[in-house]
Amino acid sequence: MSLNDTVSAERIHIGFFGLRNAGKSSLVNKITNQEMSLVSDIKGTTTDPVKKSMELLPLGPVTIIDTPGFDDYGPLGELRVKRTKKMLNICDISILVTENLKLTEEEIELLNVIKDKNIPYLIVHNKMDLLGSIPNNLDNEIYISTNNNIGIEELKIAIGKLNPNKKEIHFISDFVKEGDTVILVTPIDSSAPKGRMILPEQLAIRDLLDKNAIALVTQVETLKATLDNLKNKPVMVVTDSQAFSSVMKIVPIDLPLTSFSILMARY
Ligand SMILES: Nc1nc2c(ncn2[C@@H]2O[C@H](COP(=O)(O)OP(=O)(O)OP(=O)(O)O)[C@@H](O)[C@H]2O)c(=O)[nH]1
Ligand SMILES: [Mg+2]
Repeated sequence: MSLNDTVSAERIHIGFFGLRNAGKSSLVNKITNQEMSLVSDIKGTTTDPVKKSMELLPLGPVTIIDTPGFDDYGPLGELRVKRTKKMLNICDISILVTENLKLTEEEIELLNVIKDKNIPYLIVHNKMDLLGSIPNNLDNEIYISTNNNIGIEELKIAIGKLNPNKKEIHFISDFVKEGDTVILVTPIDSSAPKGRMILPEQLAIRDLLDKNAIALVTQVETLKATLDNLKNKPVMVVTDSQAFSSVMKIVPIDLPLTSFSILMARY
């Protein structure tokens, strides 16, 4: 991962849902400007979710997710809803793609799942080239033709206007108050990239500084001296997990200790 990569948790996830053959993959390919998903007139072409990261202004870094048709999970309605809910759980915005002017019963079922989750959504009526004329867009209903490149820019603008359901995710700062001191123990050994800090350390330092907390970076060998020299007690020590057992012996029992991997896992 390069220094400028946005971690997945910080990206806005936009899922494209709908029945088989509605044109979800065609539309996702058009929006990302890449042939990321296979397109065909055979129903059920997409069998697993396909993800692609891109920049979508004004939202910024987003992950676009193409999903299998909602009617592709057999007659077992429960399984179908369960799998869709699982995918919706990672989405901050959802786009319901339909090839119909009026939603079918299955599409309404899908829309209700989206509404139940309170995820901002748009209904995109695709293949409007097959109609004589293309209807005017409504508040959250957009009429497009992916194959004829009609309405795609309008759709991107409408997506940009949605207010994504993004929860603010903190790397560490939800554990600390302004002015608190946190000690970060980062061994400089053969596993550390030469001349650089690893990503969890960068995330921790930036997040603590954003909170106006104090990030004190030290090594295992200098940890005791760092603790002894502090006038005010730190609120937490975060260590590289490989040094956990050595660090545990130095950190007083009443001082909370965790590792970068644990913070990363909840991020
Ligand atoms: N006429 C017309 N056909 C379209 C349009 N968009 C997609 N199609 C066609 O619809 C068919 C299905 O497209 P896909 O993008 O594979 O549909 P999908 O929703 O991803 O389908 P599954 O992966 O099976 O769920 C293909 O033959 C596309 O060429 C459109 O705007 N107009
Ligand atoms: Mg598909």
